[in-house]
Amino acid sequence: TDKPFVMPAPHPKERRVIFENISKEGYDASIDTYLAHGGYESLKKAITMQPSAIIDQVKASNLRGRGGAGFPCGTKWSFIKYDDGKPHYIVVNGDESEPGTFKDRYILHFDPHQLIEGLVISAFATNTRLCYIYIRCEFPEAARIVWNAIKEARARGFVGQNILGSGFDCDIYVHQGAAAYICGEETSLLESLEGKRPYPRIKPPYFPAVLGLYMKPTIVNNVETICHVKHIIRMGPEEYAKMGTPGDGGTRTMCVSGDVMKPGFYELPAGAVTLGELIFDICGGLKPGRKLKAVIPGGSSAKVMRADEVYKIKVKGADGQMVDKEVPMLDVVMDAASLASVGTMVGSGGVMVMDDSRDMVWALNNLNQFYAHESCGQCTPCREGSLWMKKITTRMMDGGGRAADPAELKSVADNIAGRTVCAFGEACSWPTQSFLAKFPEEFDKVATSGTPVPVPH
Ligand code: L3W
Repeated sequence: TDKPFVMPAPHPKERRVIFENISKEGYDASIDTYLAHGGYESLKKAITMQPSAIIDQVKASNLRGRGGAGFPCGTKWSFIKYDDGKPHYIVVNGDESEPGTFKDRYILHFDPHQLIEGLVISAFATNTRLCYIYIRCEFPEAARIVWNAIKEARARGFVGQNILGSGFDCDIYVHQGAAAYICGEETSLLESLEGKRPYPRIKPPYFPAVLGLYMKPTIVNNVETICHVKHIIRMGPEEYAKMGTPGDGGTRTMCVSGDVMKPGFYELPAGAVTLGELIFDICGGLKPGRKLKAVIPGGSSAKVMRADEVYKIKVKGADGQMVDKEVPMLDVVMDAASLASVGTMVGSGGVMVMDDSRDMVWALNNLNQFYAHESCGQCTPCREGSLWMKKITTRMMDGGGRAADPAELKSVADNIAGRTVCAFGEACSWPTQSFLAKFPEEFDKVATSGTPVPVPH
């Protein structure tokens, strides 16, 4: 992080809002730089507005959560009753750990004041006096930078007592995690903040917006989600919403990794590109001589897509009605509704691209290792099942496959999903279920070949 970070020039299809300033030469994390780039102007505007009008604007912007589930942000905020006489909390989820997702760390490192400004506006709108930014322990430098930024913002009257003379008080603390993926699950994160073992809570009834931190109404939002708030206030909700699709406003940051020439993160209007445009126009295509095999479009928990398969999407017909159309995988649009309609999700924006050099058993085993290691252990199906799935794919990788392995894997995965307290159960079983469904021939071959799968270097 001490090395200067230079973002490549934007592709014509990109629209940088969150990463606009970070892209500029000489931009750094200091408050003076932030102020010189129009920083805290949205807060000055917001603090003169009615809090309910801010929530209305966030609703009208069609901003969806950028952490994975894509819940409408304004709706989540409206669960908080402004004058209920209880303390409210906002917790920023900076536990970015989803394999394939690497956007929030750049915001934390290089534009912490953008997050702080969005957070204070969010706090003002929801009558929240205390906010936490939960940062994964593997980002110690980010925690230091954000703490320093809070100190700077407090010294200039943007955080703390009587913010900008408005009478509104709001403090922000940074809390560092202890290296557990499960702490990105919102209720587990709250348990961790309370100093307990981070076992997820059952929801409902414990939706954080009703019973969250210390059993008080709490908003949990991803880092990028909170950053968007200041731009909604700056641009106005209509202009912001217009950048995206009717159900998915604004821009989305896509983190592209794997077998493309130009991996990295790209900020694009939601729904502006197809998967094909993202991979071939923006990311420079595949490595020479290679063919596309598969894509995981939204972080490792999203279901894998097969490149030579046809997907059914909804398009506007000649009479204006929505009709089904079959398209190749590369024509599927990168927005929440389109990816959901083909049975996967945009999730946290982690697009993992695999070419024909990738063995699917190897790829799944890689994910299974991760999930088996990260299961918190609270629910038996997940704790035991994730371990069994890892053991089976590892044995297959080592040449010890058995003909019954694919069916066994499917049975274990089917017995986890839907039987756990939190979404980790689905997250760890969807890869196995979708890899088996999309590439059955590869699993059958490895299960019966008796030879090890070579590990790529
Ligand atoms: C009040 C109701 N609140 C829903 C709230 C809820 C939460 C949000 C979404 O995330 C995703 C998964 C992976 N009253 C409410 C309500 N809410 N109904 O809306 O809730 P939900 O339950 O749909 O999903 P979730 O459990 O919060 C699951 C992703 O998270 N994931 C990994 C993410 C990793 C990162 C990262 O590294 N940056 O984000 C793992 O599962 O995509 O879809 O706030 O309280 N009636």
